[in-house]
Amino acid sequence: MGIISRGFQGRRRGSDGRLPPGQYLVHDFPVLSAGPTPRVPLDRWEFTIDTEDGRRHRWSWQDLMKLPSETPTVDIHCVTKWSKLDTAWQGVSLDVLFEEVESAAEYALIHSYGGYTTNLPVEDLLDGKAWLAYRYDGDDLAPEHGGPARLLVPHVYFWKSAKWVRGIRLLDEDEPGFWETAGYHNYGDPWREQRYEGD
Ligand SMILES: Nc1nc2c(c(=O)[nH]1)N[C@H]1C(S)=C(S)[C@@H](COP(=O)(O)O)O[C@H]1N2
Ligand SMILES: [Mo]
Repeated sequence: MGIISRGFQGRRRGSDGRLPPGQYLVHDFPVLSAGPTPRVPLDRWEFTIDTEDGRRHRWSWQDLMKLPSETPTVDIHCVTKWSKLDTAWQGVSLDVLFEEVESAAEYALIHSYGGYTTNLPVEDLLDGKAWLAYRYDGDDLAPEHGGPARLLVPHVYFWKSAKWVRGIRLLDEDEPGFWETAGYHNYGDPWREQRYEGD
């Protein structure tokens, strides 16, 4: 029955199995920002990774543009229950940035221009799971969606994808960020519906 109705709709790439529990599909691109949109001129923009022993790695916008980029197409899931399928981005894999970083830290605290923070285990930023994204759907990333550059970590709820990202602090001990401190789940796996602390 399922196979027949799928064939009848003629959809080769439907949403079947791609919508985590409790989520619904949207076709627009909602903007969710906890504060005003910070404007960062590219000549003053920088991205840093600070290691647990205090070494700073720094990339200017020009440095970032010289790095090899990827064009991931991914599904994104906001904890407020909207999901958007097949979003198309361009950005630098965090694997590329971490190539020059020597660290044994297990935790990362990501911070943004404007003061937003969010935390993740370092392993969730590696092995092709996260990007520093600066283009969306063929255009420069719009300021309201995190431009000039945002983190993109689509396998966890979208609040982990820090807009206007400025840097990452590597830590030996986990430190919750903005929403994690406010009662949201520390990890946020949409497939296990980890919305709030205790889920
Ligand atoms: N700096 C910053 N990053 C942020 C947020 C924010 O308020 N500030 N909101 C988060 C939340 S809750 C979501 S769902 C997504 C929304 O991204 P969008 O506005 O591009 O849809 O950004 C995340 N990253
Ligand atoms: Mo969100």
